Amino acid sequence: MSTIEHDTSTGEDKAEAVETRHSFCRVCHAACPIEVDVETTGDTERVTHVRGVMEDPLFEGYTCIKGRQLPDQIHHPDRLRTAYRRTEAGTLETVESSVALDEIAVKLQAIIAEHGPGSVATYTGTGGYQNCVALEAARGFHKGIGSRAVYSSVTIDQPAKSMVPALIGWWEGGFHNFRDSDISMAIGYNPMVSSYAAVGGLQGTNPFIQMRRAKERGMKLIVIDPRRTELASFADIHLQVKPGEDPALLSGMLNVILSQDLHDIEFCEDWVEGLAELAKAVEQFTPDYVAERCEIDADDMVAAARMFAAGTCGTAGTGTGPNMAPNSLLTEYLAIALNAVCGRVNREGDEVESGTLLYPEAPKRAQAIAPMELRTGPAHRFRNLRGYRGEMLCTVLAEEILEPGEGQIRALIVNGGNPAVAFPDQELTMKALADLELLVVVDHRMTATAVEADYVVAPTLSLERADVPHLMDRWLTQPYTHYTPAVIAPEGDVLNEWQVFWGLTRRLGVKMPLPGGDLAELDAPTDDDAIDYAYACARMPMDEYRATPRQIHPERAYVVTAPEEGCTAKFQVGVEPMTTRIDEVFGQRTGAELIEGYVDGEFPFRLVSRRLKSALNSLGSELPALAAKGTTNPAFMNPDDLAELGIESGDLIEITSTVGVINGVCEAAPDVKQGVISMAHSWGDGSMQDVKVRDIGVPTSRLTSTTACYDEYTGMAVLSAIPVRVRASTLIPIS
Ligand SMILES: Nc1nc2c(c(=O)[nH]1)N[C@H]1C(S)=C(S)[C@@H](COP(=O)(O)OP(=O)(O)OC[C@H]3O[C@@H](n4cnc5c(=O)[nH]c(N)nc54)[C@H](O)[C@@H]3O)O[C@H]1N2
Ligand SMILES: Nc1nc2c(c(=O)[nH]1)N[C@H]1C(S)=C(S)[C@@H](COP(=O)(O)OP(=O)(O)OC[C@H]3O[C@@H](n4cnc5c(=O)[nH]c(N)nc54)[C@H](O)[C@@H]3O)O[C@H]1N2
Ligand code: SF4
Ligand SMILES: [Mo]
Repeated sequence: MSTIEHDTSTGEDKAEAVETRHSFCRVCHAACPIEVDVETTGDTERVTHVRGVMEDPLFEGYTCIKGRQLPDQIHHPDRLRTAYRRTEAGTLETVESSVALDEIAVKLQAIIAEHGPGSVATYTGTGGYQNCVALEAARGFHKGIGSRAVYSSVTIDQPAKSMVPALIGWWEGGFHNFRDSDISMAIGYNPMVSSYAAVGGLQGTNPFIQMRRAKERGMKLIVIDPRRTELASFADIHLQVKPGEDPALLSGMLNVILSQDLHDIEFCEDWVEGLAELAKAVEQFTPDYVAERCEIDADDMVAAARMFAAGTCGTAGTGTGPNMAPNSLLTEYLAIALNAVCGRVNREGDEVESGTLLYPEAPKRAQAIAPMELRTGPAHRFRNLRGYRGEMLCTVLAEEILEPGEGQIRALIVNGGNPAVAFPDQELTMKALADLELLVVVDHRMTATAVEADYVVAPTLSLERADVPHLMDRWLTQPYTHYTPAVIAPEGDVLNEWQVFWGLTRRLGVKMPLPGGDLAELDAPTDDDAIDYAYACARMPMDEYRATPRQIHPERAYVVTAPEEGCTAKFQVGVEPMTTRIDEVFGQRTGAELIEGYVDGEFPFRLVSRRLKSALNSLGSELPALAAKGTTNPAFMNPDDLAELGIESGDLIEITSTVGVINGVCEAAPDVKQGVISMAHSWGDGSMQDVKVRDIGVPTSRLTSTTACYDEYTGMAVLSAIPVRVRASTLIPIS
C-alpha cells in the first residue's frame, strides 16, 4: 500500500511510502499475528502502527496492549544499538559488535584453557525464547565447545512439568483438547493475562473469544486460585485456595472421585496402575480436613470434584502458581493423576489439537508411555541434583559459579534473560554474577543484569528478524503455520542471537552443530539458514512451512492411532516417593512448613506470583503506554487485611520472609484472598535497596532462597506461596 498523505498543519502534501506488512508479535510466546505499518523515508524504515489481523483463522484480530507497543519498543531512544564493554575504570563504553565478539572469544579461549569447556555456561531467558533459533544456537555453541552447562528459564518456570512423566508416565496420543472440552480445571494459571496454556487448557490464541465459545457450548470451568482472576470470572466454581495447599486440595478431590467410584473404571483397568495405593494415600483428605486446611468450603470442593469427574472431555492443568509453591512436583503429579483416573486422554481416531509442525514426526498411539528416567544430565556439585532434558538447573547456577574447584562456572552468556531480578535468592545471584570472570549479556535494554556485565551485545528485535512461533506450535488449537520474514531492516550494529553464537564458534574454530548440520561451516548464513538448520527435523519441511503463512492445515492434524499390540505401559498413579509425600502433606499443618526457617504464627501471609497485562516479567515499564499503567509492581492485598493492619492503598509496606525483606507499594484489591499478597516478579534492580520502588518496583526474588526448600528432582525453589509478614514501611523513597 502506498499513500500520499496531506499534512493539514502546513497545507502541504508530504510524500510518504507507508506499507502494511504482515508478521507476528514476539513480546510474549503467544505469537499473535499482526499487521505492521512501515513508513519509509529515504533509507530508514519506521514502524508506526501494529494491529491484529482480523481475518486470521485462529487469532481473529487478537492482540494485547504489550504487542501494540512494538513501534515504541523498536524505536525507543534508549534501545541499545551497539555493543558495550567494561573499561578498566569500571564503566561501560561502546564498542563495535565484531570487536566485542573478538575480545569475548579470546577471553573464552583463556577460560576454557584454564578451567575446561564445562566452565562456560549460557542462560537463555524469556527474551531468547521469543526467537525460534536463540536456544538452538546456544545449544549448538555448547556442543561446539564441549560444555553441557546449558541453562534456561524452563528450570525456574514449571520444571515439574518436564519431570512428572518420569514418575507417572504419559499418554502418547496426548491429553484431551480444549476445543472439545465440556469440563476444564485450571489450577493456578490465568491465560486472559498470560496467554499461557496448561495441558488441555485454554490456549493464549484469542483467549476471551475462545472462552466465550466454550461457555456457549456448555463447558464447565473450575478455577483453583487464591485470586479471583480474569479466568476465574468465567468459572462455575472458583476455589479460592490458600496458596501452597494445592496438594491437599487435589488429594481431597481424588479422594471424592475414587471413594465414590466416579473415575473412568474401564480406562483405569486398561491403562492405570497403582489406583489402590493412590486411593489409600488420599483417603485421609476428607472434605472437612481439606476445607479447613485450604480455607475453602467443603461442599464447593466436593462439587468441584464431582463436576470434574462428570465431564466427558477436558483436563485438569496447572500453571506457574502451584508450580512455584512448595511441593510443586507433587501438585503436578496429582493433576496428571486426576486426568489419568478420569481417562482424559485422546483415543484412537481422535485428532490432536496442535499439529506440532515444527517438531519431528512422532507416533501418536492411544497408549500409555511408562515412566522413564529423565535426570540424565550431568550431576551438579550440590544437593545431589542433576540436569535433565539437556539442561542444568538455574536454581544451582549461583552455587556452581561461586564454589571453587573442578566444574566451577567462570563465564556466563545471558541470552535474553534477566537473572539479577528473576532468579531466586537475589543476594546470592548478585554475588555470583560479580564473581564471574566473564559475563556477557545479549539484551536490547541496559537491565539489572546488563549493568553487571563485562560485555553487552545489542540484539535485533522481533520485527527485524525472520522467525516461526516455535513455542505456540505446541499449543495451537489447530495445525497452523506462521512464518515471518524480517519486516524492517535493523538499524545499528545489532546481531541476531544466532549470530552471536555463530560468531563465537567461528572465532574459536569449533563447530556449531544444529539438527541440520554445522552452521559454523557457512561463511555468511542468513536468518533463514539458521532456521533451516535449527528446524531441519520439523514434520513440515521449512520450505512448505514458509509458503503458507497464517494457514490451518487440517490434513496435517495428527490422528491418534491404535495402541501397539501387547503394550503393557501404564500410568503409575501410586508410586513412591509420591504416596509418601502425600502422607507427609497430611502430617503438615501448612505447606510452608517445608521451608527452612518457617515458624508458625510468624509469617501469617502468603506472597503469590502473578502476571500483569502491561509487563512481560522485567520488560515493559520503559515503554510510555505501559508505564502509564504503573511504574511499580504493586503488592495487591485484600482491603480487609489493609484495614486490619491500618495500612492504606498506596502506602509502602515492608514484606519479610524467612530469608529477606522488600518494600512494596500496596494496593487494595478485593479479588485477592485475605491473607495473601499478590505481586509480579522481576521488577526493580540489583541494588538490594528499594528507595526507587515507586519508579521501578522491587524484585520479589529477594524473599526467596534456592536452598531453604527445593524439590529433590527438579531443584525448584519456592517462588510463590512464600510465607511472609507485613507491616507499614519506614523506608523513605527517593523519586
Ligand atoms: N518470584 C518469582 N520468580 C520468578 C517467577 C515468578 O513467577 N515469581 N517466574 C519465573 C519465570 S516463569 C521465568 S520465565 C523467569 C523469567 O526470567 P528471565 O527470562 O531471565 O527474565 P525476563 O525479565 O523475562 O528477561 C528477559 C530479557 O530478555 C530481553 N529481551 C526481550 N526481547 C529480546 C530479544 O528479542 N532478544 C534478546 N536478546 N533479549 C530480549 C528483555 O529486555 C529482558 O531483559 O523468572 C522466574 N522467576
Ligand atoms: N502479560 C504477561 N504475560 C505473560 C508474562 C508476563 O509477565 N506478563 N509472563 C510469561 C511467563 S514467563 C510465563 S511462565 C507465563 C505464566 O503464565 P501463568 O501460569 O498463567 O501465570 P499467572 O498469570 O501468573 O498465573 C498464575 C496464577 O497462579 C495463582 N497462584 C499463585 N500461587 C498459587 C498457589 O499456590 N496455588 C494456586 N492454585 N494458585 C496460585 C496466581 O494468583 C495467578 O493467578 O506467562 C507468560 N505470559
Ligand atoms: S499476547 Fe503476547 S504475542 Fe500477543 S500481542 Fe500480547 S505480547 Fe504480543
Ligand atoms: Mo516463564
